[in-house]
Amino acid sequence: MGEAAKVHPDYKPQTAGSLKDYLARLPDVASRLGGKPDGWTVEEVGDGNLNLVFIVKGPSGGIAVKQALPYVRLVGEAWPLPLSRAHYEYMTLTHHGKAAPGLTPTIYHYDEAMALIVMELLQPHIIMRRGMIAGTVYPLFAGVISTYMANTLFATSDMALSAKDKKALIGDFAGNTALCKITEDLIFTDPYRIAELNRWTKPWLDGHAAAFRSDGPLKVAVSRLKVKFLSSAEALIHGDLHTGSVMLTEQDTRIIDPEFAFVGPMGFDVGAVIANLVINYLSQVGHEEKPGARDAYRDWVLRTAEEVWVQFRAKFIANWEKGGIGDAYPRDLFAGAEGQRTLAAEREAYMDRLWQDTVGFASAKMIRRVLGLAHNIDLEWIKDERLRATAEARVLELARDMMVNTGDYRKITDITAAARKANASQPKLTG
Ligand code: SR1
Ligand code: MG
Repeated sequence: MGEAAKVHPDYKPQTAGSLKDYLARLPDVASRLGGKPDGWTVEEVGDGNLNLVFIVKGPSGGIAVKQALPYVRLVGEAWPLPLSRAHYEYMTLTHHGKAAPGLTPTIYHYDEAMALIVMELLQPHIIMRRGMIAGTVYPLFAGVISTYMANTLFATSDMALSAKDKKALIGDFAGNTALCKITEDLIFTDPYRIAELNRWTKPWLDGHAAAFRSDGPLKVAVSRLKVKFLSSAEALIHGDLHTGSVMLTEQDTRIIDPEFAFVGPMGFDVGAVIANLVINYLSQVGHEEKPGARDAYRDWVLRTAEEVWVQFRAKFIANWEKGGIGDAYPRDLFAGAEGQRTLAAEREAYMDRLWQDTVGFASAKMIRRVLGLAHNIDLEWIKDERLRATAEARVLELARDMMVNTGDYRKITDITAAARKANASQPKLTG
């Protein structure tokens, strides 16, 4: 299980005590905290699946410190994982920070040997997933995430880069194989076979899990998506763009945690955002105080999903019109008024193809959160297991249709309308 971690001789996982000594040796960071190390507080707050995360505060300010462990935190030392993921995260924050200024955390220090990144403390930001479970509206989210995706994906695509620079970018990220393998297994393979790490709400979803394992058209469809994930080097994608990778307040939104980044299919990022909004929508039944109490919130969630796609599409095309200087679609092939019209039509066709990828990848992201290893707290925090299974079965049934009948979902409103229908459905549970 997993690639063995190459550990630098200087590497050691930090503790609250050792981290103070470490940070004290970094003059810029120490002055940001202010005072003396014995006046600093350190708290380990990591609740993700992979890493250590510390919040350090001093009299003058605070910082966040993220350190990779040589194994998967969620599973333990039995699943080794390379520390190099910190390197890919750091590089991606650098690229994406340039393409989408102000939308990623500022980096203060990176230590390759320690696999450790010191960055801006985002406070009073919270993880978006938690805010959505509490029913908080984020009016600026659709605008920001669509800008982030349109800018980062466009800037690292063949429409913006020369073939030489694009190939160099592919090479720079080609080593992030262990993190890609997690995605290849946990998203595109395990939910469709018997796998040790799979889990689901039992016994209620036993029938759904068994049906998915013997569903030929579904397994073909997910395998086609896997081929795309393995072979489409379209842009530097975040690679894990769910609502747990977004920290925000009502005014400020930041995208964190791009350790799964590589040059892959753009629809994987866009699909991740749409999938996680739809999952949250379908989970609201388990978070409202009485039936219908969250109806207005449900509407906001689906409106947001619609806005995300509509704005992303428009912003990506605008970036292309302005900055289409890459080696794809050479300008002299589309000179003159007729050429411009042809190119404008092709941009629309490109986005239509990207939309179809988005639908497919969104469905894969939905299924993995119900039948695979790593679930979402949107669903996990529903205490009543039968109710949780009902919400999860709705996610599965909607996602199966999106994956097998992708062509029927021609616009984002086809997904949101199907989500509303799914929310009113009564799936047949086991037991
Ligand atoms: C073993 S890692 C499981 C999941 O956690 C991350 O957030 C990714 O989504 C990954 O698939
Ligand atoms: Mg993460």
